[in-house]
Amino acid sequence: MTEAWVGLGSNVGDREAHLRAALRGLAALGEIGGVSPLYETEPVGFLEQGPFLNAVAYVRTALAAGEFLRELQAIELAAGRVRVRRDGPRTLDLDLLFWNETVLAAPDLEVPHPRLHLRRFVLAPLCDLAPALRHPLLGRTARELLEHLEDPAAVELYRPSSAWPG
Ligand code: PH2
Ligand code: MG
Ligand code: MG
Repeated sequence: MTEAWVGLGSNVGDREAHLRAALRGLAALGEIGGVSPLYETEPVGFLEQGPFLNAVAYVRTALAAGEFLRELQAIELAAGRVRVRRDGPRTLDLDLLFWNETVLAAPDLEVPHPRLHLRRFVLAPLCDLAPALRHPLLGRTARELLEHLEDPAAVELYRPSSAWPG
């Protein structure tokens, strides 16, 4: 059984609905262990786009990593995801953050996610769920990474229209 940590993001269309659909998709891949609050976040990277909703969830899954990744992509496609440009607007983005403590840098699968420690929109919700979770490469906890972070892009708690995660 693997703890698969997933970053969720959306900045196109009904962002909340896309993230709720993503949770239903994730629930089909195993047992959801936890879901962070929602954050509204300024875009990072490509700036000419609307604000994101971001969250982090983890799933206890019996799937192999490659299967799990393909399922994440299928959930993105079901939300109408089209790839326009790198870091550009998207209905739904599901990024694998951690796969247990596995460290792997293959072209199609890199865990921990190579940029998670640079992003407030990942670390803030991750800290709500698991402040003591240790990054297996950097040796720092989520809380320590957030405290040392330089990312200037603002994140703020977002109040959903109904119960989250529902
Ligand atoms: N995802 C990106 C690029 N920039 N910015 C925010 N705030 N949230 C994201 O999820 C995000 C981003 C690439 O996946
Ligand atoms: Mg992403
Ligand atoms: Mg992605």
